[in-house]
Amino acid sequence: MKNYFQPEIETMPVEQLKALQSERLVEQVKFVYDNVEFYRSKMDEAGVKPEDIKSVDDLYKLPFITKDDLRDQYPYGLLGVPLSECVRIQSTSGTTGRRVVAFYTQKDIDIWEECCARAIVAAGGTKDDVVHVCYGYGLFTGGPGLNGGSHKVGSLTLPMSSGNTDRQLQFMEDLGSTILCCTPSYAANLGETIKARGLKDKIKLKAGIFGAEPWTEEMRHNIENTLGIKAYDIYGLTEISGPGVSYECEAQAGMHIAEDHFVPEIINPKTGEVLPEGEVGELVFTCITKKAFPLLRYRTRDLCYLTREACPCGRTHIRMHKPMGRSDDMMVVKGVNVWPSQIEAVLLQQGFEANYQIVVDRIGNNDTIEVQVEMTPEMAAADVPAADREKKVVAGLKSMLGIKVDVKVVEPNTIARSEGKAVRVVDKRNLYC
Ligand code: DLL
Repeated sequence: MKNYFQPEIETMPVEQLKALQSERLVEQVKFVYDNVEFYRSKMDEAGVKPEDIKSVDDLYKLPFITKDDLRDQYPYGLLGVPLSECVRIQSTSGTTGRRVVAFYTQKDIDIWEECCARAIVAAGGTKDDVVHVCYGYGLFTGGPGLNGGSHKVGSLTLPMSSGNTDRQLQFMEDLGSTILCCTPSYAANLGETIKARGLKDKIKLKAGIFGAEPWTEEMRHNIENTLGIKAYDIYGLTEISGPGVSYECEAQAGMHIAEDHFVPEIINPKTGEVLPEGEVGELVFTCITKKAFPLLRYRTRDLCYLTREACPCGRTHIRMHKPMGRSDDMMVVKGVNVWPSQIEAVLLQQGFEANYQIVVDRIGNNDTIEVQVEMTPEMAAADVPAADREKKVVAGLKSMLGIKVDVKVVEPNTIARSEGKAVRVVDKRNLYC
């Protein structure tokens, strides 16, 4: 049995799909040129006129957008419609600096939720399922996206949000949850708790839709075995809408990109050159239907490759391999996007110098993050206990990142100096495969 939410779109012949993309792209380019000053000047600077974009084959002519552009235009600079037509914002983690606020019209939300509905149906979901959503709700897109998708499928939706494992398990058992949506690390956590408490026979889960952070095939197998389910990958980013930009089908061999809404490209992150199908590079997305926050050629910094090889599920939409790394230094820790520069900013604000190291690890299924930072000689001479300084840095990092970071303040000149590029981050998790 094939599982589709919108079969006429998901299995559309490639030629027809390309024609649809081209038509939408031409309209979208004109739309942003006419409505967003940022795009008008960027395109003028690059010497590209809307008329130059006649099909998706002309996409390469448009300039890229980066996270820095989003920061410069924060908060309203990229709006494609009047604020009165926007009905929602969502945002990335990080309270300062790197925060991205994305806007949605009601139609943008409908499209996003449809993409999530496709993901749920691709994982075998129907209106008879009980969809247990323990991604965070609120500004993070995980909870609201899968919640909306589940409504569109007509499944019974449990808006659990994250945390409180006892309550999660109680509801799972009492209400007979069949599809679990959360980060893979939390799924692994739940799996271990279920095993330890001998609850497996009382749990009816059949599938899980896991994403928002990198995870390996090995982790997939572990989760599938402990929970007795099929584990599907789902990818997305706030800037492009949220989860559901791409999702796995029953073949579990790469994620189908919702190409009727998002046109992907793979580029060489150093030169910007567009790479052919199958080559690993940075994933770039152009949103061809979104109106409130219409990003064109947005550089995700995620590294992967694309394949249009026929998929046994019958979907024609191109597949992306799960992210294989980043072209910047962002890490996803405890489900939160973390840049070393955010940590450095907190340290410098508190009078430290840039002599620090960040150690990220995974103990069991839980991420740990520790920052070791050297006192300056002046700090070492002052009569302030290291524990007091540590407490202050912990509070500063919590406020910046929203997660608890362990901090160790060490004596001057104890962190090894590098002769070349400083090694600021030691990530022992090996999450990419
Ligand atoms: O993580 C959206 C999401 C929610 C996706 C729930 C899937 C499920 P952001 O917080 O903006 O949005 O983080 C986006 O997370 O650029 C990737 O680096 C990483 N990421 C997201 N999904 C995956 C995945 C949400 N399946 C950033 N595998 C992206 C690996 C992922 N990395």
